[in-house]
Amino acid sequence: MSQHPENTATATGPASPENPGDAPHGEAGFTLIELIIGTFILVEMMVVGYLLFDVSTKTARVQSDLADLQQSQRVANYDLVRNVRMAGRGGVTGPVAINVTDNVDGDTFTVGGNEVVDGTDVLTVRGVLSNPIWLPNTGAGYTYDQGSSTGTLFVDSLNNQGIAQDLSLLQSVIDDGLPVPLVLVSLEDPSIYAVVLLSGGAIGPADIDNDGSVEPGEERATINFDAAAASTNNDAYLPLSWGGAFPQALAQGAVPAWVGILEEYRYYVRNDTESVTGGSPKLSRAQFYPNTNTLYRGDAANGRVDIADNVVDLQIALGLDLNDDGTIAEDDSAPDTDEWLFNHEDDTDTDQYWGLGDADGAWGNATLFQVRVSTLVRSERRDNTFISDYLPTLENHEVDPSPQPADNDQLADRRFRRRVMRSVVDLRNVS
Ligand SMILES: [Ca+2]
Ligand SMILES: [Ca+2]
Ligand SMILES: [Ca+2]
Ligand SMILES: [Ca+2]
Repeated sequence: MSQHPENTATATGPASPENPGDAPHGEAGFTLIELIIGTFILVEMMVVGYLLFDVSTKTARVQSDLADLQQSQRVANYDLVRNVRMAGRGGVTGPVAINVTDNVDGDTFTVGGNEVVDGTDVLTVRGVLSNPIWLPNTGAGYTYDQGSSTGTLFVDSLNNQGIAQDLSLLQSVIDDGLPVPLVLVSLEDPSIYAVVLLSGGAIGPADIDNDGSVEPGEERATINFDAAAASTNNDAYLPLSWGGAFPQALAQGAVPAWVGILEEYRYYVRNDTESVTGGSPKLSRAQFYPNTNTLYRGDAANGRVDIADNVVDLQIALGLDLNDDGTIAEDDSAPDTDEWLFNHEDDTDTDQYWGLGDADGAWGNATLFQVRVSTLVRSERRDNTFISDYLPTLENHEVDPSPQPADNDQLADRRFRRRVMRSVVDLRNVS
C-alpha cells in the first residue's frame, strides 16, 4: 500500500517532453503539403497493394485452373486406359475389340444423338469388359440345331470346378428381354468364337451337384441363343464372329469353353452445345448393343456418360505389327510408313482394318499390339495475358493452323492453357 502515493504522483507529475500538450504550436498538425504527400503515399501503397493482391489472385486462379486441367486429364486417361486394357476380354480380337472412327466430321457425325467435336476420333472398345465370364456346364449339354440356327447351353451357380458363378446379370437380361449378344468361345480352339443373339432362357433351382436334392443356392441358367441372320441385331452381331459367321466349330456340338455377354463402349469428345456457358467439350462414353446404333437398354442416358470436362481432342493411334517381328516400329521422321496407324495424314489405308470379316490389306492382316491414347485438355478459362505453345498436330489431326495465331478465333483458342497426355496401352486380351 505504501507504493500507491508514488504511483499517483508519477501519474499527475510534470508533463514529459513527449506529451503533445507541450509541443510547440507549429508542429501540432500536418501542413497542406504534408497532407498531399501523405495522401499520395497512401494511394501509392493502396495501388501497390491492389496490384500484389490482383497478381496473387490471378496466380491462384491460374494454378487452380492448371490443377483442374491436370485432374480432368487424369480422369479421362484413367477411364480410357482401363477399358482399352480390357478390350477383347472374353475372346474377341482385332478390330472387333478395338476400332477407331478417325477424325470425324463434326457437322454430320453423332454418337447416340450427341454432337461430336470436329476432327476428333471416336474409339470403340468391345469385350466382356465389366460383365462376368461364365463356364458352361459340360455335363448338362449343349445343343445347336443347324436347321433353325438356334442353340441352348447351361450355366450353373457352381461351375464344373466348384467355383461360384453369379447369375444375376443373366437373370436381369432374360427378365428384361434385352437383345444382347453372347460370345461363345470354342473349347478346341479359343481363337474361334461366335457372337450371337441371346434369345431367352430361364433360371431356376436345379440339382447341379447331382446329390439327389436341391439345396438353397443351387441354380441353373438355361440360355437360348439364336444365330439366324434375320433375328434381332444378328445383322450386327454375326459379322463380329470369327470368320464373320457362326463358326462350324461351335455348330458341331462341343460345349463352348466359356461364355459372356459382349459389351461395347464408344468414347468421344462431346460438343456440349446445350451448356449455358457456351459449352466446354467433354470426354464422354456411350454404351451400345455392339455394332449397332441402338443404345444399351434403349436409354438415352447411356449415350453420354460424361467422364471429364474441357477435353478438346481425343486421338487414337494403333500399333500394328506389319512385319511380324514382335515390335512396333516408330519413326517420327517417317510416320507415314511406320507401324502406327493414324499418326500421319497419309495413314488413309484404313478400310482393311475396319472391314470386319474381309480384312485383306496390310493393316488388316497385322496383329494389333498397342493402342496409343492422346487427350488434349484445356483450362476452364482463357488467360488474356497468355498464348499457349504452338501445337501443330495431335497424331493425324491438325490443332493450330500456324505458329502465331493468324486471326481472332485462333488467338481465342490459344488463350487457354493446354496439356497433352499420351498413354500407350499394351493389349492383353487382343491378338
Ligand atoms: Ca485421328
Ligand atoms: Ca444338390
Ligand atoms: Ca514390327
Ligand atoms: Ca503411321
